[in-house]
Amino acid sequence: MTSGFAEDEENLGKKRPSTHPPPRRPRIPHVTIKTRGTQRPPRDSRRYAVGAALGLLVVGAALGFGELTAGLARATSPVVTVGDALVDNSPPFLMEWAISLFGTADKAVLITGVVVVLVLAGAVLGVVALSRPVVGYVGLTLFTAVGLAAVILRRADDMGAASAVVVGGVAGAVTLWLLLRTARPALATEERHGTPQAPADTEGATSSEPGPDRGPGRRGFVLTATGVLAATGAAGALGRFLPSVTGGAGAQGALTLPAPASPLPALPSGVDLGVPGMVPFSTPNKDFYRIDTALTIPRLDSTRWTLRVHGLVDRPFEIDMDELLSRELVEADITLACVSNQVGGDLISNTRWLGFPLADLLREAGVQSGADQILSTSDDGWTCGTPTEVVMDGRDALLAVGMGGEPLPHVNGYPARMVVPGLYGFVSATKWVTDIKLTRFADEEAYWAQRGWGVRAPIKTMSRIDVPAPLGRVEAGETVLAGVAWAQHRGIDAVEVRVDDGDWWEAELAEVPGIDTWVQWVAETSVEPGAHSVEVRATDSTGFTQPSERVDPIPDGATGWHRIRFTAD
Ligand SMILES: Nc1nc2c(c(=O)[nH]1)N[C@H]1C(S)=C(S)[C@@H](COP(=O)(O)O)O[C@H]1N2
Ligand SMILES: [Mo]
Repeated sequence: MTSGFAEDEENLGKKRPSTHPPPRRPRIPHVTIKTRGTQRPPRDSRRYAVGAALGLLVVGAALGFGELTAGLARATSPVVTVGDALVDNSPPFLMEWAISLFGTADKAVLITGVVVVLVLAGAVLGVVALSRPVVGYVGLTLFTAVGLAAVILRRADDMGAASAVVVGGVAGAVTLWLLLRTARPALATEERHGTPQAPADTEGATSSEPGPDRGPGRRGFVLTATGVLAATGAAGALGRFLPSVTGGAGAQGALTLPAPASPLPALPSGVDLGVPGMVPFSTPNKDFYRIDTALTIPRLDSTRWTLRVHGLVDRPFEIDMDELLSRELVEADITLACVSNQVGGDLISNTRWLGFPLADLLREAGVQSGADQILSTSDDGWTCGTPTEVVMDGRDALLAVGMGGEPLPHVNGYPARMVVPGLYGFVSATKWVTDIKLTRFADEEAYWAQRGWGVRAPIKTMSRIDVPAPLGRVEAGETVLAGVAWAQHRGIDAVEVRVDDGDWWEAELAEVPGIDTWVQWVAETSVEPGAHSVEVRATDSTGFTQPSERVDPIPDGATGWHRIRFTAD
């Protein structure tokens, strides 16, 4: 690469007729060595700086115009498409690791990672392209190809996403061409002036003062770069801004929910124990936990939403939102939990849902015998397999349109999602659901099953300590221990606690509206000043007590007793 630069510098600077092979630079060995030591570094560093700037501008233009196209076409941004494809095609252990390391920030980290890779590659390619333009164009073509591959892997039906990648690639190529046109002569001029042997009588080099601020080449480069920067910024900003204005994409609240045909009574007043430091029995929508594979939240338009019910059914049909809302909707209090929740974790929330019974919907379609799996698909292609018998066994499995008295927030699946009490979300709670296919577990595997997670995943009996907070401090003497316990669709019969590995004793349980929600528990004790531990375990209505054995969330949910330490003083 170094010799490549050298040859080019000579060719550019001296306008010599091209010779083959090109003249070798080290004609006078000791001069060459000296030059390397004294003059080459500043020239190289300028070359690196200009090349990196050029590369960054090219990447910026590609991303900016890609965003603009995606915005105009209301399609997925190229960076997000690549991120999605990475998520879908990375090995499960990598996903696990990312989730455990970054938690729900994993998406932001992934998008940042994609951009960082592009920026680094852009900078390197920019430097190389200064002497070997073709490398720049080949690099751009490769990245465009990667983008298109991601579209094919993830959104084969999204022409907008494909055009965004192509437009981004073309914008990058045009920018590369514009910048190289000015950067190369500018550098050549400067390098010639920084070189003692170079003749000072060629084009543009009328001024004799040293330094970089000279010659139309440099001005041209700076002007072009500024223009590119402005255009890129405007394109990118417009691209990000457009979807929110042109959207009309079922902004939250656009859906007016009918009253339930059979409203539930108000929650018993005793569901909340009111212990400071505890999460409320009903999770406000804004605090509801969020877990999904979506890098950008699908923002569906409820007027365009339809749900197709098909597969092993006698009467396949499609239903739209007007029709769904004209049905007799019901309410249900259900605590949703994520299989990835660690012992003591907070990937669990409770609310009152409004929706249409899934079982009724399936009965309309007429489920054929042998169809043991309900394979549901979201608008963004995520799939979920739910045991048919569970949905049909009389529990309040819903095609939900509302939660907490409002339409579903976009993050929680607007305009419609599934909720099945007693099953972890990954096998039951498809958000943005648009397709329900009756099939067999033996024939088709859903998203997480393909990645080594469980197929049938009832929620495990579990309990959590919220008060005192882990490693918290309390006053010595009488103190309150409190938390929640859950065993959805079985119900909690008892919660026991123990302090400092002493004897277990039973906590007091709050009221619950049914067996599908968590329950708050509270216990009082007296502690001496010093360090203490508390442990909790729950027993469900089948008589099963939560085991002490620690098991990881994969493949079908964590087990173990939640234990925290606190200090009394
Ligand atoms: N479309 C879609 N729906 C999905 C998921 C997903 O990745 N995509 N994740 C599921 C998982 S693993 C859980 S735990 C619940 C979480 O629902 P919430 O984000 O509303 O709390 O959604 C489920 N529904
Ligand atoms: Mo989950």
